[in-house]
Amino acid sequence: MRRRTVEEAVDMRRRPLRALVAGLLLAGAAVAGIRQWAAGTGTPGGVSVAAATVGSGRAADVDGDGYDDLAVGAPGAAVRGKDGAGYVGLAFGSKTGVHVARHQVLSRAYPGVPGEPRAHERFGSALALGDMDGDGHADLVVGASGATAGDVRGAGSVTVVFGARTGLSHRAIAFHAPAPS
Ligand SMILES: [Ca+2]
Ligand SMILES: [Ca+2]
Repeated sequence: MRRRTVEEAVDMRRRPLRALVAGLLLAGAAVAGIRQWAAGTGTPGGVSVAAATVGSGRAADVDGDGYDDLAVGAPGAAVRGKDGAGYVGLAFGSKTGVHVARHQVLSRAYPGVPGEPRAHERFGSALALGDMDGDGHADLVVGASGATAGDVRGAGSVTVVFGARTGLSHRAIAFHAPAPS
């Protein structure tokens, strides 16, 4: 697959952004019509992706502008010095494709998201987009496979960050799977 030089200005000195761009490159292989970017190294710890599926309407339109948006997880990335804390990049769609220059970065450090970045939590290890509250804005569901629940390490957690006209809002909930009876 041919790579094109990125038109938008990208500050390659910032490691988190570079990881996001690398993830978007991988996503580009899976999502028809997405523009491609030149990028550097891969993302340690793999990458996860959430985007619209065929026939889903605008189920991935977080900001409600009529264009689906693309979420890319970097669960192995360090956040605030915590190795493997993980984060998610949300790049917004437009009539010419997904633009990396317009994006939001979501982690446990994001305002409104419960908790704080923790080592090896792997925030972003699984992703989904869908309108959970029916307000017309897609919401982002983020799995963290390494999260601790009480004294159970690696129990995992799910965080839902609700969409709004400005993109990801500061309204979020987080929970663990119910304990088996
Ligand atoms: Ca959108
Ligand atoms: Ca919603």
